[in-house]
Amino acid sequence: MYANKVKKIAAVHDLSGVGRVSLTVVIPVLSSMGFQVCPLPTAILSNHTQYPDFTFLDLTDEMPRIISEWTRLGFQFDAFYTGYLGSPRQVQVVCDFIDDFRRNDSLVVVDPVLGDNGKLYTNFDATMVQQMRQLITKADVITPNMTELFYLLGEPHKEKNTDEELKHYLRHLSDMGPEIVIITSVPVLSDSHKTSVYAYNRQGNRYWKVTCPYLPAHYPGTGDTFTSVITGALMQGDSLPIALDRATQFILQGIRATFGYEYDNREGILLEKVLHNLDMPIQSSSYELI
Ligand code: PXL
Repeated sequence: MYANKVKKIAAVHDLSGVGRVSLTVVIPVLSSMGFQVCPLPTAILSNHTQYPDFTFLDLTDEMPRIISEWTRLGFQFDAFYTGYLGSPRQVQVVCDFIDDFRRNDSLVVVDPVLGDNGKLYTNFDATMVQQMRQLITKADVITPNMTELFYLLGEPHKEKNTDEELKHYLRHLSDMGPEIVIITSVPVLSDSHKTSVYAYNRQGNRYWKVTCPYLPAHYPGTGDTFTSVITGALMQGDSLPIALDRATQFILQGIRATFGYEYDNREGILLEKVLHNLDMPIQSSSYELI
């Protein structure tokens, strides 16, 4: 039986030269956690799209060529992790790739990257949203933020949501396919200094919440860092609530390491200063069952 000595993760994300998003965070985080990251790049950008300008090379036509070569060479992957896509057309390419390469024990993580702060990212439109709804049906785990949640549900963005409403959204998305749904960056209604992550695991029918202090700064790429840690944690056998604790703590450490500097937030959190923390046991447990 063929087995990877170090587990391989096919990472379907863009490569942005500046700004610490996508592959430039996915690779260091998952390598530090002991996995081999095999990039299937979706696009090459000078920098991420939250800067006023950027160059963009769409790799939609190159991806099937890379996948065919991987097929010919007999490569196998233990996990598939997708994020920012370069075009709506890539969804079909990625769905076929997952169908052809996945095995019974593979993990498929789809971060449905669409937007933030109630808006779609520059370059994205309704077609990308519609295609992303297709891609999440293939996933075991999805990690939308609040903006992506409402685009996937096809409902208007709603700032304030009760636990019961959030549980309903989680169930609704899980009914579309994924066994585990994680919603990130949920504001805490009673305390503006806190933010929560909500999660649902269909196996066991349990809902989880992790709340942590909110530092008032926006950094691009924290969603990519979060989902990378979740992917690594689940692959190393952590339970869902422990994976949530690990990822939220790591993001908080990264934000704390950055917040004290006068700094252009568009460059993302100073990941390099906290990467070694991924080796450490989690400090305190903050998850709760809801
Ligand atoms: O982190 C999400 C992301 C990924 N890739 C690119 C982006 C963004 C967010 O702005 O622009 C190119």
